[in-house]
Amino acid sequence: MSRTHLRTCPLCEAMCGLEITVEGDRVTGIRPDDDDVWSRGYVCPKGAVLGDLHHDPDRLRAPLVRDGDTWRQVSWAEAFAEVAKRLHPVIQQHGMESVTAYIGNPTAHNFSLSRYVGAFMGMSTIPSIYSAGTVDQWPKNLVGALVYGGMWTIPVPDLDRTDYLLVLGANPSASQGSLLAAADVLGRLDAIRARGGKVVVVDPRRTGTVAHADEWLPIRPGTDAAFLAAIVQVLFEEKRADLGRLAGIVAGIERVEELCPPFTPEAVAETCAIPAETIRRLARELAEAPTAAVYGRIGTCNQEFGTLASWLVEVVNVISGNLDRPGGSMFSNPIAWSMTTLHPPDQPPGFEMHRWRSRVRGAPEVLGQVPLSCLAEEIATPGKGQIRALIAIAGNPVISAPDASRLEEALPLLDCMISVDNYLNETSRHADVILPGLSALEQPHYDELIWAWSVRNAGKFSEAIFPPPADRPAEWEILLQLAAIVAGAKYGDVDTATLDDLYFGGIVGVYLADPRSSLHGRDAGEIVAATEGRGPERLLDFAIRCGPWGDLYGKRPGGLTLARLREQPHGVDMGPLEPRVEEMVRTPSGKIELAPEYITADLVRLRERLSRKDEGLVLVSRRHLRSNNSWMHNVEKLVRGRERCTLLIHPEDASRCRIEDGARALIRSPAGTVEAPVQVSDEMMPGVVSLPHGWGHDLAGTRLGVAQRYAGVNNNILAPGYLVDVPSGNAVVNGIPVEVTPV
Ligand SMILES: Nc1nc2c(c(=O)[nH]1)N[C@H]1C(S)=C(S)[C@@H](COP(=O)(O)OP(=O)(O)OC[C@H]3O[C@@H](n4cnc5c(=O)[nH]c(N)nc54)[C@H](O)[C@@H]3O)O[C@H]1N2
Ligand SMILES: Nc1nc2c(c(=O)[nH]1)N[C@H]1C(S)=C(S)[C@@H](COP(=O)(O)OP(=O)(O)OC[C@H]3O[C@@H](n4cnc5c(=O)[nH]c(N)nc54)[C@H](O)[C@@H]3O)O[C@H]1N2
Ligand code: SF4
Ligand SMILES: [Mo]
Repeated sequence: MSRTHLRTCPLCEAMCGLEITVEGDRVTGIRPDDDDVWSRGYVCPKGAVLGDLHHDPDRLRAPLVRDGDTWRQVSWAEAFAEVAKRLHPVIQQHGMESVTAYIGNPTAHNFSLSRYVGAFMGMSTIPSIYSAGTVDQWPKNLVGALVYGGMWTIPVPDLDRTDYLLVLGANPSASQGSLLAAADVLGRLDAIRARGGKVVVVDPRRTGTVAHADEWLPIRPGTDAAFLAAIVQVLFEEKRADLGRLAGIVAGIERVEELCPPFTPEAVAETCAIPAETIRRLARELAEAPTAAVYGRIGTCNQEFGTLASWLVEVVNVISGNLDRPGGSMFSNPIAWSMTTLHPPDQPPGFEMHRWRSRVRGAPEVLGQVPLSCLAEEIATPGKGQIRALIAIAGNPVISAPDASRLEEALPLLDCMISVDNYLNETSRHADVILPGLSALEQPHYDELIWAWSVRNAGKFSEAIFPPPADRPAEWEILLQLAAIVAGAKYGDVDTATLDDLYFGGIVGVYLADPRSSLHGRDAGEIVAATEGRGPERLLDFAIRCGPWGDLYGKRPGGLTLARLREQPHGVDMGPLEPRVEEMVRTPSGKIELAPEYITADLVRLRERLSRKDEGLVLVSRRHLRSNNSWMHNVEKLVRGRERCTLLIHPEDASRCRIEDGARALIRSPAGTVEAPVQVSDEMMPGVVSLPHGWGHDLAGTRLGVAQRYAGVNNNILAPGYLVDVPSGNAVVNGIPVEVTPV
């Protein structure tokens, strides 16, 4: 007998609603849910393979323990006992400073992980961690922290109402949107144009997104900050800067005006490879559009001036009067507050940077982390404070971290490595113990973090489709168990239910103590007692009930609770975004700080960049609709067909390098060399080549039957780890100098 379930796809920020048909323990069909209030029948090819992921014979279903070169499948009790056995001597001998963790991207799409990674970090007392954040959005976090007062205070373009959209370094035709949650972004771009608006894409590559835009501006990688600074310069020079209703809440605009004169369109044109007249015209179009939004993503973050570019995106939105107004750049109001919106009351507003430095390179801490590229040297360099134990949670840094070869060489030097991962892959093969999470379909789902940057205020909850196999812990239980073991407990001593109560009580306490919280002054004991369930569902119920539409534990009768959300499997939609900047700003001054000294100091480096002459090729990364970072190449349906891990190169560059379409090329950078097939195409601007990230599955010792056959090459072998965006420490993986030669 077949059953149908409604589920939200957990793979990306589009959060598509799916209708999944199941017979017995098999998925027999997946189609879009046309009645989903959020995605309204939109879906991409990845959503249709959730069943393949669930049934993938390579997906780990039980813990593995390493004995030399072989793996032994063990019970959960044995696995945790083994973790303690291998970890405790390291900590006893070398202290907690010898232990670290790496947190990867799927954490953001899995509410069992996203909430409990915080619990893990707090309870384990590991002094510091690494994350995919510093190869992704750290510049955005830094700008959010300093300009708005919260590291996750990141506005989104109001796609459905804007008249003018300027997109830099984002390709939603592949990614489906990032720090921008909207199903069918391309359809929404079409709609902007259909209502008479304009879409402009700034990218070194003529991407699939450009097909849905009015204009493509090829830009030299790493120069978006110079381009945007020139737009700012024109807006001031032509007296077009206008804060509108933000006037009373913005500080530092005079300082921005003081700083921009050197960046005239003429001064930056050659560096950006964009004519001065085009920059001027764009500035005018932006200012004259009834509403406009500038949106920058990974191409503007993972680059030489990631922080300045991300800051200038905000500056343009603010000084064109477009921040916090319909059609501009707005703040979402999620139905459940999340860790991303919680400001601990015991922490005064404001951020301090450079509180400590990495041991080997002396890289300064920014928002609590140093660059991911430091990890390899911290493991490989002997001395006090050397990293000897690593806990990798839902991450594959052997593929995703810059200087990939160095990390690959460093991981075997660890005394102990634990992976919380669903696959035996390029990274987890270095672990001593692998602890797999449940399949997506075996657990409930709610996109805690992602709703914080959605284009509408909405939400939906999905139940598990398959019951989790008996005795298998959910990831939140794995993390609590691990935290206790790191903190010194033995397996068997640990009662995760008690730890969970402790954690939940702590969160409630922190929230209630905040004078701005909706439950300020209420009794924590009463709230705890009134919240049912356990784990992430209990936290979610609490977060919904004290959220903007919540029942406030009786104060707003009929308000939203998790139980009421469950009754609406197609989701709830609270409508379009509404202005709320006053609520969002949490800087010490209470104002939007438009010119934080920590960021503007980096303009010196940008000015120096203007006198650098560019010769030779530079490499950028790309994504494909049918991939998801490094970990979905084991699904045959997604990878078969034409080879996708190719080097894209402009015809002029190809002929200069004496390389033909389809031939193989050596790509050499200061960090390493890889070999890849070449695809000659004028979709690249001259001087820039592109290789996708997330490939390179030919390493020995993995259990990825399909991915090994479609191995591709790891483009992070080419990314030098020392290249970082200075203020944020974020990796530079776009704009890497390379040489291309025929094989
Ligand atoms: N050159 C280059 N490098 C890049 C980028 C780029 O554009 N160019 N992009 C960067 C960006 S934006 C990011 S976010 C990072 C990503 O960096 P990572 O997060 O390190 O890499 P992923 O490929 O997402 O790896 C996800 C891992 O989680 C596992 N996994 C999947 N689902 C689950 C789950 O539900 N539970 C658990 N426990 N594990 C799971 C997978 O098996 C895999 O091992 O890469 C960065 N690296
Ligand atoms: N299908 C699919 N979807 C995904 C992912 C995936 O791997 N596959 N990964 C997810 C993750 S973790 C993230 S962070 C998001 C990222 O989502 P997006 O930010 O949309 O990422 P990309 O699709 O890589 O597009 C980045 C674009 O930046 C361009 N670019 C490179 N350097 C520069 C530069 O210096 N300046 C400018 N202006 N452009 C530049 C590249 O040519 C590319 O077209 O996607 C998410 N969604
Ligand atoms: S766009 Fe594709 S991967 Fe993203 S949520 Fe929708 S179906 Fe899933
Ligand atoms: Mo990412």
